[in-house]
Amino acid sequence: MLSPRLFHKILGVAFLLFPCCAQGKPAGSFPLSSFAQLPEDGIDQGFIPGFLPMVDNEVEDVIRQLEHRISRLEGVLHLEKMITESGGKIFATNGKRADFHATMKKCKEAGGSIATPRNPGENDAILYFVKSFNTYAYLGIKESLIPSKFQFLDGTQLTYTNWYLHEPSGKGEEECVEMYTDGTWNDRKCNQNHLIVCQF
Ligand code: MMA
Ligand code: CA
Repeated sequence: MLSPRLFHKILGVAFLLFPCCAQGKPAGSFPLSSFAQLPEDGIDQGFIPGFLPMVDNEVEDVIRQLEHRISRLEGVLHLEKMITESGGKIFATNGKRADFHATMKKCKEAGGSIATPRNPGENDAILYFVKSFNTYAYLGIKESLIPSKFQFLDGTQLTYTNWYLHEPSGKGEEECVEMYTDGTWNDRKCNQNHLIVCQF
């Protein structure tokens, strides 16, 4: 947690620099000019735009507090089976269901995209939700204009696949891809109510 002393200091400085905001008015543009005040040598002063310089140990202190807070919040989300991680990519579910297009929309609104496994580790991270909610999930993979040839949503080629035996089988009739509860993939129509899993 930010120490009261430091918080008070930052608040005081903020109000000092932005009397407009202290009076509840919009600040207009952020004073990026504070970047211009960066010292040439920049040795032991940390600058956050809009704030007076903090010494290194204060910046480190703020970073430590933020990291601690983030890790506790991640703990809560893990506990609730809402997030998993693989190689720095975070996968998340809200435990709700939607068809492919609604899933894409939800993920985008949240600032992410539909879960798209690019390797076995990421596939396992998504599988964790599919298993714990016992519900298939759509993946960010679609059939290309060439029937039975699947690709990422941006049109790039798949470099990893995990098809179930004899899949894909839809031959142009099943344009989306679902993950089964064993982690394998099946091409399927896009209108099923599946678990929403996003990536961030
Ligand atoms: C079968 C199999 C799949 C197909 C679905 C559609 C249960 O699996 O033929 O390839 O996608 O049916 O319901
Ligand atoms: Ca199929």
